[in-house]
Amino acid sequence: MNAQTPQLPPPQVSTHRGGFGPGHYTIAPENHFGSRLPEFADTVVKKLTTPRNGSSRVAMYLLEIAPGGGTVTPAGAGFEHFLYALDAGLDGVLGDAAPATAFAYLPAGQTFEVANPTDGTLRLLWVKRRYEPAAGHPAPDVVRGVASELERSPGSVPGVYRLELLPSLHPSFDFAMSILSFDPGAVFPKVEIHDEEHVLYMLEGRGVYVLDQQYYEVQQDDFIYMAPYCPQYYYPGGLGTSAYLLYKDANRDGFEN
Ligand code: UGY
Ligand code: MN
Repeated sequence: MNAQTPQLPPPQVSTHRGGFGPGHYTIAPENHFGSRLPEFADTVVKKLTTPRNGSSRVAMYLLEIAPGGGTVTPAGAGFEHFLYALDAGLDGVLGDAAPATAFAYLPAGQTFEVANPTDGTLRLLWVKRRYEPAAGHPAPDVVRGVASELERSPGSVPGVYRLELLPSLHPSFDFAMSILSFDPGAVFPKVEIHDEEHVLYMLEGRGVYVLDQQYYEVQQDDFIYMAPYCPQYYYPGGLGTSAYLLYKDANRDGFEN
């Protein structure tokens, strides 16, 4: 090896092509198949999960909004929503010319509009679910923010950090949205098995996700669904930070009423 050609790991994972097992699945961009929804024009909808998968109480859509595209009528009536900009430049619900990582929580009953005034395709993540009220607690208010402007907190082990995007310790909220980030070499403290389901979108970097003893190489823009009680463990990999956006239902016990 000479000094000009350091041996670095390849910038992408080697085997990952999506997969499906009991209680989980992963979807890589090369698995995507575009759909459309009537509230949107010039927008390809990648339905990463919906209740059609059998256990999910939530949907996550990746919206790819072409120049001039967006909502043609207010979207999402009857549901609560979380929206997260993967790219900068959208007008509408996240503010005009919203920066990447801008997000909004909209309580049930609110709809939203979005438009792409730029000359490139812009991506928006949309989490949608039916709000589950809790007796004695009012429905949450709107929450807005820009994740890149917020301070992450150290997690339970060195090199693991957590940024909570919603005040989801409050019992009014029935879900949490967090960004978990990992220094190279950090480890998860344990294999988790828990009642809550997860929807996960890789924001940065790469690693290996262990789901019910199956190993999946994952990297930026991959998606994972984890059903309740799916055993889960993450090995961060690569030379840089890896991070994912994580949905988790919260403050409820799985009985709908
Ligand atoms: O909060 C969580 O359940 C989180 N630690 N799970 C995960 O990242 N798979
Ligand atoms: Mn978990």
